[in-house]
Amino acid sequence: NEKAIVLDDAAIRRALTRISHEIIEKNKGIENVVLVGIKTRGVPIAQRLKNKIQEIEGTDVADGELDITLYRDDLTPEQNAAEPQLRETNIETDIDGKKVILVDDVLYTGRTVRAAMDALIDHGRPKEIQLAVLVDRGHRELPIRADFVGKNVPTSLDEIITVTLSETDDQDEVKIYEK
Ligand code: 3GP
Ligand code: 5GP
Ligand code: MG
Repeated sequence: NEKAIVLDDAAIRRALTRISHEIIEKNKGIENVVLVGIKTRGVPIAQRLKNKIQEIEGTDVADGELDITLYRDDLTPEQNAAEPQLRETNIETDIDGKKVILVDDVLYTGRTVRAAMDALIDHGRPKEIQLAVLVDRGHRELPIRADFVGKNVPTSLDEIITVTLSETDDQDEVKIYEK
């Protein structure tokens, strides 16, 4: 039951361009920064940020990915007792002393990001962890916030945000649905 388009392709592109500039500004350049995408759709978003930042700064940006899953195929709120767990890590770069920027499509309860931070800290000792998300839909259950947000979308608990990206789907679009 579709309600509205939150971001179209141009809006997604502009949001990611802005976030790229914000990342460079906050970190006074891009040295010692590693972009880590959270699967599935955090990965292409991290890749787009990496390409944009390289275009702006003219230097290479390190990246990696984390696979965190809930080990459930049902995404209803009643099922939220399941805690997100790490499935796979692919970070070639040594993250010791690095500023790691976690990238995800949607930030909701914060539990996925918490699991991602645990995984990073198991993997090394980052100097700092920052968080970039395309959409913050609210309803945090942990004291976690994003440093970089494409769009804040206040939602009710029975709404769903869908994120489609050209890399994984047919087009770039963020929509809001009523369950
Ligand atoms: P993603 O892998 O691209 O991030 O969480 C698995 C997928 O289910 C996510 O895709 C996400 O887009 C989609 N999804 C939609 N609504 C929800 C939700 O309320 N919770 C979770 N965990 N995922 C959701
Ligand atoms: P959290 O752990 O913060 O509750 O949820 C974050 C993860 O779950 C994100 O990686 C995201 O893919 C997924 N997620 C949670 N809510 C939504 C939603 O409404 N829409 C989409 N597309 N993904 C969601
Ligand atoms: Mg995601």
